[in-house]
Amino acid sequence: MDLEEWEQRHREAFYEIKENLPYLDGMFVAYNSNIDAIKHLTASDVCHLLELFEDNALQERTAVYPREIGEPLDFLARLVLSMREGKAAEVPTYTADIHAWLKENLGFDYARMGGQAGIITNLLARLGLNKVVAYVPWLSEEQAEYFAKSKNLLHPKIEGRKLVLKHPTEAFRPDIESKVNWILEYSKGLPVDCAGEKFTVPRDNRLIISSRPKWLRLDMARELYEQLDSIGPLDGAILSGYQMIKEEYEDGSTYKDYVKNSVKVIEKLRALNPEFRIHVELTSIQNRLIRRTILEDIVAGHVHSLGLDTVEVANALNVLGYEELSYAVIQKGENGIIALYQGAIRLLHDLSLERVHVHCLGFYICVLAKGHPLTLKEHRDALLFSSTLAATQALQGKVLGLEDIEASLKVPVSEKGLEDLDNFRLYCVGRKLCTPEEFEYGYVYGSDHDAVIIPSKVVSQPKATVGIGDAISAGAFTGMLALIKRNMVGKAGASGRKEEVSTPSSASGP
Ligand code: 8BR
Ligand code: GLC
Repeated sequence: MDLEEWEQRHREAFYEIKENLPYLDGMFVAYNSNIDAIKHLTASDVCHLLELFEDNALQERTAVYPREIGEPLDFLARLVLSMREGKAAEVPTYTADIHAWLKENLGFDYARMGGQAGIITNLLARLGLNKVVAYVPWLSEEQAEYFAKSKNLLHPKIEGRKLVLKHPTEAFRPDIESKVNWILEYSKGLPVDCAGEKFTVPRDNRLIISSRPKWLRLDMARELYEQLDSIGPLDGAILSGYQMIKEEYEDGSTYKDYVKNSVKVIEKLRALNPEFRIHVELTSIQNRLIRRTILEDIVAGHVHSLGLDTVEVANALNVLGYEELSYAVIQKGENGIIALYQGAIRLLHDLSLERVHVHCLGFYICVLAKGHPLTLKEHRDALLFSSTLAATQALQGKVLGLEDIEASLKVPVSEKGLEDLDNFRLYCVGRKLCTPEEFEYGYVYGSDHDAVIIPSKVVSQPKATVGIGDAISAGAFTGMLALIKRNMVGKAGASGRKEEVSTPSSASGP
């Protein structure tokens, strides 16, 4: 694959999507927003933490692999596991004690908007969309301050029994506290050599300690739900935060109640307009029952699109009964591109989706059900736009507007990503999924799906890794919706281009 060609395609895609974003009436984004307390770990921070515990106790706890943080040793065990492999993880804690312990023994560098829905809302508002309607069931006064101060960003509120849209700072719940998560960021090459541990961190990544206070409920107030049909006009929704659902609650309700209500919300959103599309952004979900339920009962058959990273692909496959494939993905990470691709196809079919977008360090794979509404070139433009968006998020830790993104067009496309894709070419061409020329464009044509594969821009020293995945998924999905809308209003003739999708040999040039 030619690096300069991909740089040029990134540039063209950026302007193409930028030009078409105004076609969108708006997006709905729910549910999770929190405050992220971010700490970039140094070698001495890690040693300081390790020295607080006995080596043996730590080793025993890492072997247990805690799926919940009950005490500080659980935290340290998961931190060591995450850092050793450079693998992102998010682990819940149901006690405020860990928060106090981390504050006393570590501290944080800065606080910023966290939670997939919170991050995505601010991002879309700053891209200048006409309207972004965020919905956060636990919107506190403090949390509301973390939303971009922008007129296009609104939150529903019931006033005089009517649904009105106001900025979050005028729509918060006065009776609720804030949810604060701890984000422990670490850098590639960080040496750990103390208290019986000796390794070098293989890549930039982070561990998230996610607070789950008792009052946290993934739901929608009844009055609001009943008037949801008056929230439009909107073109699509990005939903996340389902990982917050618990198996059982103190009041006797169970996950089944929350799943049922979540599906009802999705159905109501879909009824807003026949072209309405919904994307779910997955994250790390420790509880296997909840993970499977989210995939099988909320995602499958109800939403159109799913976004996830490598570890999340493996975890999803694992609970859906594909242990071997899951193992192949997790063992090889981004090097297991064939397993990733096969895994994405499994998810596409088993969950009856239109689109599965897997983002990896250096490349993205998006598999599409036959009959999807755009050409592969258009899907590719949406992915390339999101790659430039990710570069901005990595470079600056936030995206303040389209000018920022334009500036990060200068971030180079990953050579390693291109190399990984070159290895994948043999597989695709060998199996007649595409010709070598089609692969150069990033287009793959399976018998029961299509796929677009792009190398992505990678920042060598990212400001932080948290939130990049959200930017990628939201950017690509929104870019895709903008092109669908543009085609619908007839600005560009989609009919001729559509042939490219069904006839592999007619793949058009870049
Ligand atoms: P999650 O937040 O869902 O784990 O997604 C993280 C994504 O961020 C990765 O899949 C990768 O594509 C992207 N990313 C990371 Br991590 N570091 C990056 C960097 N330095 N530059 C660009 N993208 C990065
Ligand atoms: C999850 C975490 C949140 C973080 C976000 C980033 O939602 O709970 O703390 O900001 O992921 O993707």
